[in-house]
Amino acid sequence: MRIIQIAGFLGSGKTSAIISLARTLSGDFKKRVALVVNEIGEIPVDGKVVEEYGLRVKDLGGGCICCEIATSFTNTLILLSQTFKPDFILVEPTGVAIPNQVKLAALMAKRDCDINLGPAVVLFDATRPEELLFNDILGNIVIRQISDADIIAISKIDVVNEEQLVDCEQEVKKINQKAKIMRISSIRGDGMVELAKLITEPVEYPAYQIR
Ligand SMILES: Nc1nc2c(ncn2[C@@H]2O[C@H](COP(=O)(O)OP(=O)(O)OP(=O)(O)O)[C@@H](O)[C@H]2O)c(=O)[nH]1
Ligand SMILES: [Mg+2]
Repeated sequence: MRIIQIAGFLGSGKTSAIISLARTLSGDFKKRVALVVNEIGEIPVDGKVVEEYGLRVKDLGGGCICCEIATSFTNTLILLSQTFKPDFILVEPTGVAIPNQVKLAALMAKRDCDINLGPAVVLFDATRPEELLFNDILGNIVIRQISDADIIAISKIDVVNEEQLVDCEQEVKKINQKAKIMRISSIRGDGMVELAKLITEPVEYPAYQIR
C-alpha cells in the first residue's frame, strides 16, 4: 500500500488533482485507489466519481493530520489496509500542512501495516506566483512546502502562458533543486499519466529534511 500526498497551499488545486489522478490510476493503470481528505468543511469529492471508479473516500476533519489528529490519520490508514486493501492511498492534507510532517504521521502506521511512502507531490498555483512566494506570512509556508516536495507540479497550466510557466519553474527551482518539476492541468488532464507513472515507480521517498 503506497501513500502519496498531494499537498500545496489553499486553493492550489489539490482536490481537483487527486480526483483526476485517482481516475487515471483506477482507469488506465487498473489500480485500487483510496482517497484521504483532510478538508476543513464539507467533503468535496463527488459521490458519483467515487461510485464510477470504485474509489473509497475517508474524510478527516477537525484538525490537521500531521498534528492534532495524527492518530486518527494513522488509524485510517491501518483500517483501509485491512478492509479496502488499496494499492494507493492519495492523501490531501490541508493547505497549510507541512509535507514532511505528513510523511512522518503516515510512517506511524508502518508498525501495524505494510505501507511504503510515495513522493510528496506539492502543487504550485501558476496563476498567482507573486502572492504565494513574496507575501511575508504565506511565503514561509509555501517555501517550506516546496522545499519538502519530491515532485513539484505547477498547476492550472490551462490558464497561463508559456512565459508565466517558465517563471514559475524558475522560482520553485530556486527553492528546491532536487525535486522533479512538472506541469499539470486537472481540468484538461494534462500531466496526469506522467504523474501516475512517477508515483507508481517503486521508489521510497523518506521524510528527509525534518527541521
Ligand atoms: N483553470 C483551472 N482551474 C483549476 C484547476 N484545478 C483546480 N482549479 C480551480 O481552482 C479552485 C481550487 O481548486 P481545488 O481543487 O478545490 O483546490 P484545493 O487545493 O483542493 O483547495 P483547498 O482544499 O480549499 O485548499 C477551484 O475553483 C478549481 O476549479 C486547473 O487545472 N485549471
Ligand atoms: Mg481541497
